Amino acid sequence: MKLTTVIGTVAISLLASSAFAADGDTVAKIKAEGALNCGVSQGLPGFSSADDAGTWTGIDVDLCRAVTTAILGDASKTKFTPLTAKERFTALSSGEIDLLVRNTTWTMTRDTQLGLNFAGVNYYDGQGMMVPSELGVTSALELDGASICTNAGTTTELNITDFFRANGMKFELKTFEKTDEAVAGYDAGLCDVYTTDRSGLAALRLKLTNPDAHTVLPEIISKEPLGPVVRQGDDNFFNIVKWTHNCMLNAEEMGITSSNVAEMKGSESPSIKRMLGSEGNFGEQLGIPNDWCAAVIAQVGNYGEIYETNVGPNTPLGLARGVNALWSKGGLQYAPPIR
Ligand SMILES: N[C@@H](CCC(=O)N[C@@H](CS)C(=O)NCC(=O)O)C(=O)O
Repeated sequence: MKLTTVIGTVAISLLASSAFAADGDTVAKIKAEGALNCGVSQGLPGFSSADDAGTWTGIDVDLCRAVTTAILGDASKTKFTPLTAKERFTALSSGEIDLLVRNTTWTMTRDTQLGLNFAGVNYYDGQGMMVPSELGVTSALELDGASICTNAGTTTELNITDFFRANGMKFELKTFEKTDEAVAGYDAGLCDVYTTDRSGLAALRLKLTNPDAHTVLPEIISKEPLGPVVRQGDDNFFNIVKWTHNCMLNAEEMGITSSNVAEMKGSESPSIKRMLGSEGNFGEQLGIPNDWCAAVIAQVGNYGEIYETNVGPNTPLGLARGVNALWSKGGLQYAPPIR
């Protein structure tokens, strides 16, 4: 290829990707490329982590795969881009990724200043603190003068500062861009405390030399609603992500699972018919097939299934459903109806 042609091709593809980012036609881009590029963490067990063979798993990974299934009908067409906390929003705004599902907290600033839209909450969390048990600390209020390890570019940094100031306590914050370095620093005794989202503590303690030698303190110092994020000005894609998440929640509520979805297609229930595409044109309204939700449940599962497989009580993270239970079981997970 001649140099001018190469430059031309590069210029066209740069133009194309910035046009997609600016136009908000992410769905057209995903369809044209036959793949959805999802930004995830660099390795947070239960949420998004890759094994030695490069296979990604986690509750965030499953949400990425669900959105790909809704649009392309095939979960395996998902590409994963591991990102640090600091890199994630630029990667989304620039169009490098289509969707961000990276244990990311929905805050006002992220909506108003970064031009993003949170399409739901796939894990309600709060920030906690972990200390070596040998310190004998039983409450965060005993931590005056502590040194604290955490991730840069997070809500975590801001909340811990508020907490210590509000309680008139001194502290030294050591921030790291890479979580593995922050964890290694804490493991090596560089800090008295490791702080992050409580789900993150459950995941990251598994990376410590001796996970059982650490205690998570009782205080929950913030609200961390974690969810999928899209660029603003991208309403159709925003709707697809939102309704894919709602499809998975509604499926759990209606008892539709990956193992019975085929059989449920024969159900006489009008709401199940609408969900699974045998009545109405709910997929068409989003520019995707009418059986999009049935495909998501068949290939990825309902919300309860992805919770149990990735982070639930029978996984290494061992997280009880708690506030992430469905509203009908006393929790906060409540999806608007598909109708
Ligand atoms: N939810 C917080 C914290 C997110 C965050 O980056 N947490 C770290 C510590 S749990 C993380 O995800 N690390 C995993 C990684 O970078 O692979 C936010 O949105 O700012």
